[in-house]
Amino acid sequence: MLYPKDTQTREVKDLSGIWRFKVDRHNTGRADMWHMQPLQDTIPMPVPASYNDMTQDASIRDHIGDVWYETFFRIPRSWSGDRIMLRVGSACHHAVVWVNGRQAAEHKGGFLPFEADISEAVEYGMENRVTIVVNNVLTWQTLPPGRIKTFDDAKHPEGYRIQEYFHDFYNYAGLHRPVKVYRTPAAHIRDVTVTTDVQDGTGLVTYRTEASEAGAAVRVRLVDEEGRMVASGTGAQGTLRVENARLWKPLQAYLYTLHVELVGDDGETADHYMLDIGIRTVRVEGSRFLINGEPFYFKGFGKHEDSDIKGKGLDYAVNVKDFNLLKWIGANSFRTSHYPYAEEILDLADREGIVVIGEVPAVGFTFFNYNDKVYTPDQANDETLAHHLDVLNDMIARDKNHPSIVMWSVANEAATFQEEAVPYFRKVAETARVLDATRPLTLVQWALPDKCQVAQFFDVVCVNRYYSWYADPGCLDLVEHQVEWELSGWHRNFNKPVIMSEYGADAIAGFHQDPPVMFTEEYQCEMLQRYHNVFDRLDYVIGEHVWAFADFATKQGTTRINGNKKGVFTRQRQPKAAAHMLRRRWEQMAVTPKWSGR
Ligand code: BDP
Repeated sequence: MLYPKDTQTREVKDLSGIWRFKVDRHNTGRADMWHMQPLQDTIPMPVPASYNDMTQDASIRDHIGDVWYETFFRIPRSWSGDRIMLRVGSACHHAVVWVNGRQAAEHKGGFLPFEADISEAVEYGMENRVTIVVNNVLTWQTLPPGRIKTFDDAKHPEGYRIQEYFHDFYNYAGLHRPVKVYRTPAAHIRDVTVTTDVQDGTGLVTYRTEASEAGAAVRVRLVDEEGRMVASGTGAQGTLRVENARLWKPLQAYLYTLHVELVGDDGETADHYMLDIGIRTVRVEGSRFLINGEPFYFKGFGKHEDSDIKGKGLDYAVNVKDFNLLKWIGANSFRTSHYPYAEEILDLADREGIVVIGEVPAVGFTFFNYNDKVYTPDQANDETLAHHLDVLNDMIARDKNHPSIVMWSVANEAATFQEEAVPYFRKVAETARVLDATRPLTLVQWALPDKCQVAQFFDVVCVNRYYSWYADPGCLDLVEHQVEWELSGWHRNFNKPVIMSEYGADAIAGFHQDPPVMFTEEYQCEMLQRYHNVFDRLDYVIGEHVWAFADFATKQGTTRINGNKKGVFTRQRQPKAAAHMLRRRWEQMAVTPKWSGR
């Protein structure tokens, strides 16, 4: 799905701003057709943003069900005759959209965009009303999954409900990414797919375009960062050759711009789209992850889209700060734990040369007990799998052209030790490979190496493990023994490169004790250091992603003290002691890479 852009033939209106908002206290608004007229008794609500932390009203924060958004926009008369699209960047988790009371779109899944052709629904030159109902309920047929708990006892008032979910990050909801209206010509470019290869210094840029009309004439040109055209071609698909190509490299990004034009019968440009691309290769070979043929060691974090007040709302300032912190600390990568991030973040990663592992929102597919079944007819069932495949498809369709993304993660900590996981993840892996044959695949493991039944379907083993925290709390002296025992098990059983994709300890900024105890900054440092001692000894360990980049909001519970404090930075992006420790380590690794002998 193409990101909306202003080009020679296209124009975008961003509807970000203050919308009208109303909580549907009894979830009756759909039946009462609230979309048929302007909403009554609304409060102001920013878009994009999560609504949860925006007011002082806990009943808004904790509401289970529908909330309503509404705004007004004008389409100039000059847009008449064009194709007018409405695009929602992300609505967590289900949404129905009406324009002037007429249904335009319905979508399930909170972390990916959807759009609708509203050419017939809008009035040109006049004011148009868009109404969006957003629902935050998680079930076993959504990603991530959840369930509504009801009570049948005298301690709870009748009808009392709780939204349960099996991941820790807070279930923020609302319109998290911009809503845009844009126009394209009626005959338009529908999609562009680019893959790249390098042969003896020559970059090969293979492109495939899809147009609204089959057989439409297409011309393309590739322009470098200085604005020079380095290759051109014609035809709906083809391969451009770039002599002495500047490669997209980790922390040394170089982007070319591919201009795609649909050519009308008169030879004029009927539609024009521009895509930034990077020329690079990615391959797993033996126990190495190769980017442009060079072994790459992942240094970085699992992150979240999460910040004060806005929750999961897109925030350019926070995003730029985060990339500056990544560079400051010497990181070269992150995982989009545990859902596809905003396209605007991936654009920054492309530009800054930060390597990304893109993840689908399949998190919470385990009960942390080997015997509690996850894949049952009323939990992770065929409908869940079908949705999982849809989301995978939509994520790859949206993100396939980002050079920063080098691998897909199809799930986080799924119960891969249950035999029902085998057909489930075989299907997921097969589908991912059909959708994208160019990028390696992983599934982030919680199972132990002797129990996992699906790692053979994937190219890289990613493992999350919290030795001396959830297991043997306080026993720092066990960490090295246990990490080495586990990682060597993965290597022995599957013979694939291994990334420690999560390891870490909660540290409350300002808590100190030496010798270290849990929740202090000293403990966080000491634990990370002991993991690192093992990583440095094991040749097949190809990366370390600390959990987590920054502290983040979680659901309430006895193991969380106003959020998850495993951040190396606070939620306000201030460094804890561990950040300085990591910075020293990662800067040193830049000087002396792990496999410097190669
Ligand atoms: C892992 C999850 C991550 C959690 C982390 C934790 O992948 O989302 O936040 O544990 O408990 O299991 O801190």
